[in-house]
Amino acid sequence: MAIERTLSIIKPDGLEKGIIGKIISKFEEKGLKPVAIRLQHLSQAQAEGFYAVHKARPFFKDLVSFMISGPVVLMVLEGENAVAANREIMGATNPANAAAGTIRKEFATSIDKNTVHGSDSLENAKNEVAYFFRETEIHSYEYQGKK
Ligand code: DGI
Repeated sequence: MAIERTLSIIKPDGLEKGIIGKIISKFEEKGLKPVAIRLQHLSQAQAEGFYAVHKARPFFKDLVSFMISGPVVLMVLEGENAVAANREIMGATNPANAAAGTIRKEFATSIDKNTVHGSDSLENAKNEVAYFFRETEIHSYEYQGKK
């Protein structure tokens, strides 16, 4: 299996609920290794640029205002099939449809406040990682023992 990198964002509701650690634990437990982490309060332009693909959607304005309502945690996760693995750990976009044990099922309150973002393809992952991180901000380390 291929080692991939993907972008993960803990959205403002995740910080407000005090569950940054619980969310990162879920990734670490499944072998997704944080190789870059930064807390940031996105500007409107940054949020609009990041979600540009959704520009024409009716929920775009609300999505952008939610994403800039407080700081977020930006992370690069690395691991085997990281893009798909992260999506599985996150659960479905609408928490009502998310499987048991997923982040969105356990912590998210609605489709608007769904706690996490994760890149949905390897190509998008590359672009999204580069949108927020320089290569020099992404680091390497090995787990000691089994993970
Ligand atoms: O990759 P996802 O975050 O699972 O989902 P996405 O890329 O299709 O949409 C990005 C975000 O936009 C999603 O996390 C929440 C919001 N969104 C998507 N579809 C809807 C939506 N918000 C509302 N209110 N209604 C939607 O149908």
